[in-house]
Amino acid sequence: MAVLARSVGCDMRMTMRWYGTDDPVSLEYIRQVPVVQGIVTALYDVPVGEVWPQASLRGLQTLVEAEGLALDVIESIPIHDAIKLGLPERDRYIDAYCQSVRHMAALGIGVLCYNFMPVFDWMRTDLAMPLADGSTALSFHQADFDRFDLDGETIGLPGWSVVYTPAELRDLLEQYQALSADDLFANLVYFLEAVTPVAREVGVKLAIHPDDPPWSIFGIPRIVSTAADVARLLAAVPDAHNGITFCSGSFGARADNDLTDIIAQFSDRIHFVHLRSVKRTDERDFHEVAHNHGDVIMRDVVAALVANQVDAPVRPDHGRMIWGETGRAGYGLYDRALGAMYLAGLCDALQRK
Ligand code: DNO
Repeated sequence: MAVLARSVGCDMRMTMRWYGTDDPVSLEYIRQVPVVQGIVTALYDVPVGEVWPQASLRGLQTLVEAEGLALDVIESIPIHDAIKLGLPERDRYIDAYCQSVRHMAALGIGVLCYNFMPVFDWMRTDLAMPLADGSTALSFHQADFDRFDLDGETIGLPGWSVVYTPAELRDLLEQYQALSADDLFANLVYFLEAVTPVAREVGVKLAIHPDDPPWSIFGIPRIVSTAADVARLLAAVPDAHNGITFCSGSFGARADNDLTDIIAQFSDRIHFVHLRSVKRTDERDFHEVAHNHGDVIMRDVVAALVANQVDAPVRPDHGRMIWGETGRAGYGLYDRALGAMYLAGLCDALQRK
């Protein structure tokens, strides 16, 4: 495989998310961002709960390697609701999950980002909020969310793997509303107690993504929102292969999350890093901003990653839409490329100091 020459001295392994051959941002363009070495992607055509075929993963890897990049991270293999809800059939889905982990390991893909958020993955109320400079960004406003009409239409957002009809959604929400946070936590631990030994055996690092936003929505529990949640989870399944994705934007949506403290506390269990900033406008309101603006002080975050020797691939997370780009909300090329350069520059400067 032809590996691209590095242009910075920083040890940060810079990656970018790519949504496969349907992504309007091509691998050919991603490789032109000088600091990017690796790709973060997934299979988007496997039904939730089924085994990811090794041949399909290999096909994906071949496309990535043909551009001189490496397939570093799988984000995400979705977790079937039977596992999150703790239903009797969960063991079958857990076995399938373990098989997918083995398949990625056989190809040398060593990091798996996943989440355990009930029903919804990330949630926003506006995908194109205008910012003062004429760009647009993703935002979340609790009051708008509370007005959300569940019966209105088919519910889904770009980036979600599943789209629900109102009836399906109501049914799922009711099942989750019957769970306590402790029940959900126990279901996560049950899952990890089965998957972590396999991950250890084959050399895959598991990296759970925090809740986004990091608080309960629709009255259903969320269990990976704060440093205390992370501490509880890592202690419950202490194997180092059970780790987290440090997402500065998700944790950073809460003023009571101290980002540099989270990095210092869990540095050896951070297996993947998402870097983006948010501007908090109220306790439950925020919008996304450029990587060097807002309430996430990126210099401090990168300094903490460097100082604590966090050894994990990094990706610039959501970008704004700038320069007239259209496409998948949060995942255009231009602003993520600016972010990648800014992050690598920070790291480079900090390491040389
Ligand atoms: C949003 C992403 C999330 C993330 C999942 C990981 O842009 O950060 O969708 O991929 O939560 O499972």
